[in-house]
Amino acid sequence: MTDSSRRVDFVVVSNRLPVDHVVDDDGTERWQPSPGGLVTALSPVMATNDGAWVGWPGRADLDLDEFDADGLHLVPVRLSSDEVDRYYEGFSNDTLWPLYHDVIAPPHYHREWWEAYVAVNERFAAAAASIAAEGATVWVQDYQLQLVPRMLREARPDLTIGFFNHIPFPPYGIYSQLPWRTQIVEGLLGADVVGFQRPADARNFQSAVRRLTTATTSQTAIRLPDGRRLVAKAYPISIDSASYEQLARRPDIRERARQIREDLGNPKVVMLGVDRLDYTKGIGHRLKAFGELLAEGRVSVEDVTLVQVATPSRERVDAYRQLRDEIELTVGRINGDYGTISHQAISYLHHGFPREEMVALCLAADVMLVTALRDGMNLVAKEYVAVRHDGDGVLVLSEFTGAADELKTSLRVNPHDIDGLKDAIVQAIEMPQAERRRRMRAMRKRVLEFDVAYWSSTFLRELAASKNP
Ligand code: ADQ
Repeated sequence: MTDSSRRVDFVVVSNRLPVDHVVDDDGTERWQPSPGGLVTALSPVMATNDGAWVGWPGRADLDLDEFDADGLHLVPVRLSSDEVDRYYEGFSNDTLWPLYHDVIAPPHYHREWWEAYVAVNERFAAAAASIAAEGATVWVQDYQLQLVPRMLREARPDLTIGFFNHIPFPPYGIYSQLPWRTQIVEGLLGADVVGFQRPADARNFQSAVRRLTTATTSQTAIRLPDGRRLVAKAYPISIDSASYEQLARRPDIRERARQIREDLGNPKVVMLGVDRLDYTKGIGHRLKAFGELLAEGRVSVEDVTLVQVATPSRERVDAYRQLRDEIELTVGRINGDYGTISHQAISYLHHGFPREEMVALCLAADVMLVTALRDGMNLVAKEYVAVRHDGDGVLVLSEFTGAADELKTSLRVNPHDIDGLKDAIVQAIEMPQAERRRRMRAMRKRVLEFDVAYWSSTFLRELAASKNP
């Protein structure tokens, strides 16, 4: 909660503050910026608008005053460890996340999780309301905070309120399972602009609005019974493309890419997967396809290596612990069955890496495999394209990602169709250079032009224009 008298004209509200609390070897505690696309996109807007960022600092039971870090004014929201369990790991990660990703894993519905979600959303809304100046713009991020727009509007009708959903919005047949479906939709209708990754997500939301409220919709416009209008449409998120390309041109990073290939035994083809270890990412489907190709002799471990980076994620949620066991069992089996002393089939890495290393991995990879079963956007696909300034490399991309709407010359796959996925992997491995370049050129045009700055400026411009008279 804020206790200073500072008021600002632009407020971002997200579950996590864009900083991590770190303790150095000598015991010194400090805040380290966690570099992500959102911070990169919003930092300039923050600086020119006297902005503040409201969010949870990432540790339970931490009482903190507002502070400045890395040029950002940060307003911490306190969560108790019980709230972290119920609001974050429970309702956000074990109810909404699986529900919004096509129930790939079963969502769990618990009333005490919902109650914590409401209470925490109220706290975020109160923190935003107390830091926002008269007539300020507040931009609320993501599915953990869907009740905040309405709560804020009730407290502060003078504000202009935007909301962006980073994950999909499900079709009504799935969404309607949610016992609190009406409250969530009404929460979002508190915004002036509700942004989604894909037009299909915006349409799903509008259909939920029609089914659950008396509001009317026409294309991207929604009209509420009190006459207020809002916009619900797609604003596909992107990356800071130029900075990825710059890193990829650095001689030390290019040398590192060469070193990675050498360390892998200089196979003819390096394939790469980079995902949070999440059941939405289709890592198991990818491993199954690769394992079968090895079993059938369509690819050999001497020629082809798969590097799979699986970033640790949500390890206190049961479904994620089980997934980790399954994936690691499969990797172990494939390596045991097909590996040789000098060539491993899969190089599996269960940890985070600095951005430089991720760029080197992308440069080293002839084929990038993105096989998500459902993904709001998938930034990894765009990062691979931004890095490949040499114009080479093949992106195998699931049609169930938001990125597939934009990267139309990728090799698009349905990851549920294992035979189709296997054929696409072989096609990627064997693709002639001229075709690789032609496909990559079209994708690079898209990713370099429509970067994350374009995303935030478009959203904020339409938010400014949406202000009801
Ligand atoms: P995520 O589900 O986290 O994001 P994604 O879009 O791929 O998925 O973003 C992951 C980011 O983390 C990428 O920038 C990637 O480079 C980075 N990363 C992954 N593994 C890493 C590792 N081991 N070390 C370092 N960095 C790593 C959610 C939605 C997506 C949506 C984004 C943004 O699920 O659909 O694209 O938000 O809106």
